[in-house]
Amino acid sequence: MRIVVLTGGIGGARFLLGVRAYAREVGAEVTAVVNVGDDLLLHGLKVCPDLDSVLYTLGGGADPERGWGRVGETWTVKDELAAYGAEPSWFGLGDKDLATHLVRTTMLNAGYPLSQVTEALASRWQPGVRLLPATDERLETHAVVEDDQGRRAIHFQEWWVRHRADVPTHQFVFVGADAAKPAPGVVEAIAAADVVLIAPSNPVVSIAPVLAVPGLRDAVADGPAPVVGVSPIIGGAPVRGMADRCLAVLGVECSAAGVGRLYGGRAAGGLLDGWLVAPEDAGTTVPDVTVASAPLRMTDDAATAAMVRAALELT
Ligand code: GDP
Ligand code: FO1
Ligand code: CA
Repeated sequence: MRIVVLTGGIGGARFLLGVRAYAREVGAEVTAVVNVGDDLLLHGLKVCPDLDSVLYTLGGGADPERGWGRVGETWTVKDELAAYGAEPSWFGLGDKDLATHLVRTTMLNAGYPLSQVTEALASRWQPGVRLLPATDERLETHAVVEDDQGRRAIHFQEWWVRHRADVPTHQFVFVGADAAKPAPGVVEAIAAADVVLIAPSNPVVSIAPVLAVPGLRDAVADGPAPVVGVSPIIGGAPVRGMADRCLAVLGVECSAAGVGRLYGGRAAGGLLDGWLVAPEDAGTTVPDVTVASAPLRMTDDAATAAMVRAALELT
């Protein structure tokens, strides 16, 4: 069996722990197609937060409380940069994490595409699933905001980390998406999949930029594999993070139904055949989509693997 998962950072990474546990039980192969819209260049280094969350989480090196970066992190370089007054002061790179960005940037500067660099980083972390960036091209999520400096686009990280998503926002733009191509292996993996799962990641700033890569959305929507999504919203609220603020920018209700309808049913030009919601949201309907409910809190690998099993029952 071949499973493809469209994913962002921490929500997606935790979901992948369950997919991996399930895959080990049944002997399935897993390919994760990971968002790159959060990526940024900082101090000359390429930082890929969602890819790193997945690598560190599946490799056993993630900080479980913070939800991003390395466990047992130290902050010497961050403190030294602050002593120089180096900007941005609102985004901190840990010392251990920095090594990842140094290796990645060196390889990118030597001409390797991000997909090959990710494969090289994965040889250390042994995530147990194939990790593919959605694209090798630069694709960055920007938020169009309106404040005392007028209307302007800011990088997603400035919006999320510096402003905590708390600034009047008109829309998100996936800069570079038009010229992007799916990374090598992405379309092939989707075409060969027995099922495509949409992780309970942020639909607006984690999954939408993956689908914004030309050809990728069509590969899923027109592909042979059934597509099942898992709701990141339980009882009208995100389990963690600021998906509510992201959905508000699109004018979409923060609910399992709102996100399910945003993805839409395949028969109606959307993506989904199945939509898995939490028991709190039982009774949710999405036109042309089979909806089922199951406990959706990813408390450990076994609970998350049970979610995966429930999602696969919808195929
Ligand atoms: P990010 O890129 O690091 O922000 O992470 P993702 O986009 O992959 O995932 C963030 C989403 O994961 C949030 O909208 C959360 O609501 C969702 N999430 C986190 N933990 C859980 C959980 O235990 N269950 C479910 N269903 N969703 C979760
Ligand atoms: N999130 C923060 O809230 N503050 C930070 O200083 C910060 C640094 C950081 C460094 C590397 C990395 O991979 C992620 C980092 N994050 C930080 C998390 C990240 O900004 C977001 O949570 C994700 O991009 C949203 O998916
Ligand atoms: Ca993300």
